[in-house]
Amino acid sequence: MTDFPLIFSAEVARAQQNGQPIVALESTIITHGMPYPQNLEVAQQVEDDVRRAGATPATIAVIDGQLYIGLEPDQLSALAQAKGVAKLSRADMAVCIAKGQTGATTVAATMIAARLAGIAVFATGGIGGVHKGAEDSFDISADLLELAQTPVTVVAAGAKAILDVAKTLEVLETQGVPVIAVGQDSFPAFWSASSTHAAPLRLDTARDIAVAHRTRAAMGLPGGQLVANPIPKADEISSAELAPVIARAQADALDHGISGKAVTPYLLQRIFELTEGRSLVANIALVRNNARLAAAIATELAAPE
Ligand code: PSU
Ligand code: MN
Repeated sequence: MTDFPLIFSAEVARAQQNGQPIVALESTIITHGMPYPQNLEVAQQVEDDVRRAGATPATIAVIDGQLYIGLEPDQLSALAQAKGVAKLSRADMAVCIAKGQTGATTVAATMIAARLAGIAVFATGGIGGVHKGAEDSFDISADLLELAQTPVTVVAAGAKAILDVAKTLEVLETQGVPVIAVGQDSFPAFWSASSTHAAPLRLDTARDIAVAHRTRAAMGLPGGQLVANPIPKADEISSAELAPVIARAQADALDHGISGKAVTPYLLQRIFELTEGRSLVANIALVRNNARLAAAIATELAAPE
């Protein structure tokens, strides 16, 4: 915890006072990752999944220059409908706060906020990574460098095929980030439970993941862990089906000259349109699955050693 001013939701403040498990949730997935009204429904469902699994959800966002750790229901609803909300990563979070503006937090910015609030575990859908064609565009998400320096365990469903997964895994290895597949040897591929890439590490239980988190802290290693949790089999979309959709979305992004932080939201929106919403159904299933695992890890970490 630091002296930086944070505003806690009532339920997060209560959980902190009582030493109960808390799971951080990001808000870029709400403002830039899914259309309204599904984004609000999903945000509410994911919060409920965390509660049902015995932990307290803390959705993170900057609203009118204040850093919120947990949103009240009316704030969540307003954010899901707000237009022109900034997408905040490590680079732009402080400027947004300094100017009194509103922004949604990416994985990187959510990790920063979670650390400030003393929250060790964070659930999301997919992380940012090395984009295809990065050798020309240099487009590498700040999420990867955040994982290397901020001690939060992030539960995601692996990396999307909009990214160059092999290069993403290479950067994570170089940066010293443990990439841990849950219950399988293959690195999960977001919409598909497995990929052609082996995961560097594997753990099978929330308890083992919590022990690994504690061990890194005890060794004084900076940085977090990436927990790659496969989408439930029943909700998968095959990579064969998605490959042409992703290729088309990428070609459209190039044609339209999309660059910088607009790339990921553009691709997600195009894939949603091209699959007539099917990508979103799978996306919702995997985020909820990640919320449940994150709650179990947070519960292990909150228990006495
Ligand atoms: N990948 C997804 N869904 C998302 C994002 C990534 O499958 O919503 C969002 C997350 O907030 C992530 C951010 O942190 O995009 C990465 O953006 P960029 O690639 O510009 O770093
Ligand atoms: Mn980028």
